[in-house]
Amino acid sequence: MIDLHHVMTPNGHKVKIMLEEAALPYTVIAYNMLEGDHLTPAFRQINPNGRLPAIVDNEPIGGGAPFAVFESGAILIYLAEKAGRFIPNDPRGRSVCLQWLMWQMAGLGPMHGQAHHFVRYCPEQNDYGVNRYMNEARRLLDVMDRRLASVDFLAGDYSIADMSCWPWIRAVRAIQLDVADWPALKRWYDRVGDRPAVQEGARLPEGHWLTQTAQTRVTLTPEQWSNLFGENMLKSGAN
Ligand SMILES: N[C@@H](CCC(=O)N[C@@H](CS)C(=O)NCC(=O)O)C(=O)O
Repeated sequence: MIDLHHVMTPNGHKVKIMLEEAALPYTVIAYNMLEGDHLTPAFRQINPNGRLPAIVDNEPIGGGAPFAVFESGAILIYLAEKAGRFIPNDPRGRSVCLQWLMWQMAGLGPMHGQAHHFVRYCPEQNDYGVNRYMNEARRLLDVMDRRLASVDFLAGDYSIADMSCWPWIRAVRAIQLDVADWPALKRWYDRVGDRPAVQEGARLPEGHWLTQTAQTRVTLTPEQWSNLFGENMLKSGAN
């Protein structure tokens, strides 16, 4: 059994999608980041970086004591190796898959994350931040659209590269972008989104922020702000 330390964000959903796709048994341990659930010393034993998601595999590859994995990209690779699926075996195919996974981890995720921050969380309008990260967010969608104009999936066959990107593409609506403006990306988005494991892994409760479009700025209480971006987060060592 795998413990999934989970939050309903794109980084959380990509791991849950993989667990569903690979039919690996797992238990969800749900965190509320606004309440600071992730800021505890116990969670830092699992993820020294104090961020979600993380997993603990109680029956790890190779046996032995329970094994913790943090960083969603590293988790996807670990699970693909455990399942023997969703990552190509041949060196070229594997490299292409890892290239797009690293692109998601180092580009799509962080840049879109900052765009969400400046559009939705920054307490005052900051045009420089909005322009910088929205330009980068759009540029990365252009890159993905160009790739998907010639292939059905990022690494040829459906893989962890697609799983890592899909929840971030769903989230573009919250930064007031419409995936339909990138035609090849939209076809891929629908193709991947039709998969039952994706629907189950990325399921959202009604009213969740990811179900809404054209959101305005989120208002946080001082305590919630501190848990996510301020003193409480810094004190916990989760910075
Ligand atoms: N590169 C990390 C990013 C993890 C991350 O930033 N997670 C967010 C939720 S999606 C988080 O834990 N935020 C809490 C905080 O910023 O204190 C990964 O992909 O796992």
